[in-house]
Amino acid sequence: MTQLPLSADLIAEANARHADALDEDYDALGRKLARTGIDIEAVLGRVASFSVAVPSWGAGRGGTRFAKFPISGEPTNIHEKLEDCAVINQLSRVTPRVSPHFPWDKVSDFAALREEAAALGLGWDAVNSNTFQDQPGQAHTYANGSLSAQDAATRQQAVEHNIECIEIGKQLGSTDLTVWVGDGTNFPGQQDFARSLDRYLDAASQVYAALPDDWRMLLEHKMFEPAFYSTVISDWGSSILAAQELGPKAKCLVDLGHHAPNVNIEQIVARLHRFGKLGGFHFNDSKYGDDDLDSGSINPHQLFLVFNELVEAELNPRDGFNPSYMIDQSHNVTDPIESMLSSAEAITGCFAKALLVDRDALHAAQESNDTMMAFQALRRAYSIDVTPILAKARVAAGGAIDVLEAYRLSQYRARKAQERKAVGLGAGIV
Ligand code: LRH
Ligand code: MN
Repeated sequence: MTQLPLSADLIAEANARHADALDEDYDALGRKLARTGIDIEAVLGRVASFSVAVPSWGAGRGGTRFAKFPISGEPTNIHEKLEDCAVINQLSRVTPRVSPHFPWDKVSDFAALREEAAALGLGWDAVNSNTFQDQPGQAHTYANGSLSAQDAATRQQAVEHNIECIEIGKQLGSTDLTVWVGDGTNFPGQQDFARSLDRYLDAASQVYAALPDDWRMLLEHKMFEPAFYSTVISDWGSSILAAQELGPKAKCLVDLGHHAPNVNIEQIVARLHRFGKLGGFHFNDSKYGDDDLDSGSINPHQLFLVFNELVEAELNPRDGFNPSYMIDQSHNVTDPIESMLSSAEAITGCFAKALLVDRDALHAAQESNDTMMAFQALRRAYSIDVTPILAKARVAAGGAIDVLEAYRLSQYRARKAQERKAVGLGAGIV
């Protein structure tokens, strides 16, 4: 029996204020889209079945190497993080899964955790391993790498940790393992590029061998940090070659923040899809490095162009087009719940806009080298305000028309500040 954290009456009361205006805006948009042959109800149906997972580690305040500024009432363990993730889903109705990270979210009884999440209306997306930090009592340090480490015992330790994550994921009902390794170097000559990659491939193949038949291994590339001279899986090229080397269950995960500034990420998406290796996304935004800012907050047009490629990909499916959509952000200055509500809206909005692209007009213009009309086919869709469709989909599923207003009306964070113990000062991502 689901026991959701916010009262349905509160959401209904908040919605009552906006219901008439929403109907008006929705009907007006419906008429506008009908003029170009688009049935708004069909778009509503697609939006209603769209979802994106939230990261357990995003429910708390994030930080940088310099500092982390906790907020009172922020979650201190996976149980409180699940409660907050349930608030995000209850209001947005597009975030029904949580992507956990181990050992950060470790508990003694994962079957009970699965039930606890289910009672909050939540399921589980990809599990994330962690061989970028040393844990108390750990036998071998990851200071010189993990799956690519020169030391065989360290590689074996990293392999066993990833296999343990698969075992945990099986208990939670997950079917994806995300493997991001920070392995790399800070000095030229520190490691041999080829030998470190070969060690990575050998160790990763042992993790791959432990995957159940219906599982996938999502390789996450990243240009730099924590290594600042070279990174073993630094770009989509290294990632797709490794995934092809490992086998059909290995796919590539695109974290939007893991590329050099101005890299054409939407083209990377098209390439990975072309070769059947597009496994998933970590949505966020950035201006400089891996800033992990709120999705769509800096470059919403890029997010739209990524979804434009995803809608095209769906029309030309390769083997098993089913990318995992997940948020991966660090909320250093906002209430994490508000940031993930706003990000879920931005992500769903870019998906909806991509559905509005007149693909026949786009393809015709592309085939006739009519550059301006090809661009205008995208620009016309991008310029449409799809918020009435997003709000309609939420209301139909029991969510809020204005998610941030309803959240603030709930006084949820203030209540949690009374209940939860304070988080100490610190630094770092979690
Ligand atoms: C690495 C990364 C990875 C996670 C971590 C929290 O930068 O994007 O996906 O494991 O952030
Ligand atoms: Mn990531």
